[in-house]
Formats: sequence, C-alpha cells, structure tokens
Amino acid sequence: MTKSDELFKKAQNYMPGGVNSPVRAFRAVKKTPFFVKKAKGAYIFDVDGNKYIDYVCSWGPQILGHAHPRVIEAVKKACDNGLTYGAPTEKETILAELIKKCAPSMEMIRLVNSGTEATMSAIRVARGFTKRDKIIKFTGCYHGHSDGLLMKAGSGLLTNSIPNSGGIPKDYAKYTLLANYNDKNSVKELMKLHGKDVACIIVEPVAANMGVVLPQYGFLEFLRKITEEYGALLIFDEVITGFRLSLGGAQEYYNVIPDLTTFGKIAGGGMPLAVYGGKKEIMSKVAPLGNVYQAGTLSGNPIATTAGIETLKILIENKEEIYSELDKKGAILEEAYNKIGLKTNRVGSLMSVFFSEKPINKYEDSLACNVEKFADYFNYMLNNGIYVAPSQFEAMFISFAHTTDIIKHTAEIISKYGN
Ligand code: KE4
Repeated sequence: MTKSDELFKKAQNYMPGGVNSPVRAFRAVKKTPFFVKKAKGAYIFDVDGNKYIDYVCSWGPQILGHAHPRVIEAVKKACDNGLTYGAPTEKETILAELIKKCAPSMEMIRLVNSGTEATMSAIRVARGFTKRDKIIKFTGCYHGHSDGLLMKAGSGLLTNSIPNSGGIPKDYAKYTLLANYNDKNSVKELMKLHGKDVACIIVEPVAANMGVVLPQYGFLEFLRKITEEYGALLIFDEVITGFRLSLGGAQEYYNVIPDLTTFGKIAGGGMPLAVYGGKKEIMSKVAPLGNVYQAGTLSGNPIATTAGIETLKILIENKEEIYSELDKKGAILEEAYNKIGLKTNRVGSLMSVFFSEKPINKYEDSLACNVEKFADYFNYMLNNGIYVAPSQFEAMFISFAHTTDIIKHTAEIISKYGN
C-alpha cells in the first residue's frame, strides 16, 4: 500500500469520498488519488516521491506555475502583517484597479472567496437590477455549486454522472431555464416564451466543464444581441477563461462585452479569491449602496489580494511573451494529440483531448465520449509522469513554467500512446 493509499483510506473516515472536492477522488479514472507533498513550477510531487508534470495547475489558477518566487515572497511578507482584518485595506483597491485595467468592463467589482460565490452573487445582482426572477444557463456549463446553477451542470456533476444535484427544491429549480451551448434556436425559443421574465443569461464564454467546447462563430455576439433585445443582462462566467485566454479574458479575445463578469482562479493567484462586477449602474445595487445583499468575512483579505496583485502584475508586465508562449505550447500539444488521431479543442493554453470519433461542439457530443478510453489514457499519462485532469469533462491547463523541453517531452509521451 502506498503512502497516498494510506492517507486516502484515513481521509475517507473524515470527508465524503476522502476529498474536499469530488473530482479529486479520481473515481472516473478508477484509481485512488495521489496525495500531494508539494508543487513547484510545472511539477507536482506526491507523498510517495513521484514527480509529475502538472497540466491541472489547480484547475487553472497556477498560470505562472506553482510557487512563483515573486508571488510567494509577497505572500510571505504580507503574512507578517496579519492574515485578515475584516476591515478595508488599500490592497483591495489596488487589485480592483488591476482587474479593471485588464478588463475595462469591470467598472465596479466585489471580491469574494470562490467562483461559486461570484456567480451566485452576480445572478442575485442581475435579478435585483432587472426585478426579474428567471435565468438561462447552458447544459454542460458549470458555474459552481449554488442551488440555482446545478441543473445539467458540467465539471464534477458530469464526471460523477449526477446531472442534477440532490437537495434542490423543485420549486427553486423552475427559475433556471436550460438552453444548449452553441444552439441559438434553443435560446431564441426560451426568450420567446420567457424573455420578459429573464434576468440574465449566464455563460462560460468558452465552455470548459464538458471538456473545452469553443463558442461557434457568432454565438457570443448572438447572446449579446438577444439579451439587449429583451432587457436581460449577459453574464460571462470567466472563472476559467479570465486572464487565461488573454489578459482581458474571453471578452477581450472575442471582443464581446458582457454586462457582468465573474473571475476566479488566476485572479487570486492560487489563494481563495474570486470577483464579480461590471457596469457601475448595475453594481450600485449591491449593499451597502443598494438593497442586493452580499457579504463575506474573508472577502478581499490581505493575503489573497496580495497573491492576486502579484500574479496580475506579472501577467501585465509580460503579457506579450506570456500569452504568445502559452499559445505556441498549446499548439505543440494539440498537434501531438491530433497526430495520433485524437480530437482536441483548444484556445491558447486551455484545451481538452476527446475520445470521440466526431468533433465536440456541444454537450451531447461531449456526453458521447468514451470515458473508459479516457481513463486508460489518464493512467498511461500518469504512469509516464504526466498528470492531466482525471476526467474527460475537465480541461488541460498549461502554465508559463512549462518550458519548451517539458512540452516536447510531453508530446513525445503522447506520440507513443496506443502503441
Ligand atoms: P469555485 O467555487 O470552485 O472556486 O468556482 C466555481 C466555478 C465557476 N465557474 C467556472 C467556469 C468553473 O470552472 C468553476 C470551478 N471549476 C472547477 C473545475 N472545472 C473547479 C474544480 C473543482 O470543482 O474541484
């Protein structure tokens, strides 16, 4: 029995499935998870002394690689001044300014502790601003685990085959309408029936929780137009795409500007920090300015804001080099997968490989993938020192710490898969 196995056995006595987030249990790939000892740069090390090239990057935050010296030094220094005050600090404003510099649509923001809090709060603001109750989300998109968003969601719900979570009152679920990603007609039909009651459409501008599925040409522009037509708000959930596709996220990359945006992951540089925000007129509804209530003991705390500030500063200072390098490296891996006949979807350093005969452009295509073959591929990669997401329905992330040699080595391992 490995040390990881021992730790996993013990953890299961205290936490459901032995984990604090379902996908970490490796159930979809029929393995017991490794327990992490440390991570540095592009590598993650488990308690049994194994070293893996990490393409999970903590599900996106570690775009600079693990334990970036500048981020760690800034956080260590900040800790000497205390961990949390529950009172305003200048760091919150500095981070807000940096976020607005990257995504100018973020005229006014609120810092929270998780992507779930960010999307839950953004929807509440949309309802408060429009005085409408219904929302539209897309099947296969995942926006965290708040009650109204767990209908036909992606990520761990797909991985563990629980399309609709237990514990959500039917009465509540009726306010969440489901459209199909990349299917304009499904949106048109819902808006024709419910448009005057729809507060917002929330979308992952690049879906990354049913595997990566790119918006088809004109889809995001269509959502922008139809929400304006019906007086509903457009919310871009950029928890994954924010600062990932480009410094300004998907809204810069595709030049489609939402009314509200949520960021997470990279925004906190690896610490628990997320953001919701957008037009000042809308965000002015949030207490204490307005009557839409949202609060948080640790929101904007000095340690998480320090990590976020340092991370965004490094991205801003080196944006040309970072984003072009990340794209080049993504292209090398994509070519390696395609050469052995595997389908991929990629934008920049965000990608997925699919075990499917046909292209993956929507939820049903993703659902039809061969998850058994994916599990076999996952184990092949892990046995060759490469850690990819333990689910067909998650994404692969490349960090700036993944050197060309690391990428070429990965491509080499990929090229031998199936031989
Ligand atoms: P958190 O509450 O996990 O910080 O963020 C929720 C969230 C919101 N929006 C999008 C687009 C997301 O992808 C997420 C969370 N992403 C998953 C990975 N697909 C987090 C990993 C996990 O659940 O353990």
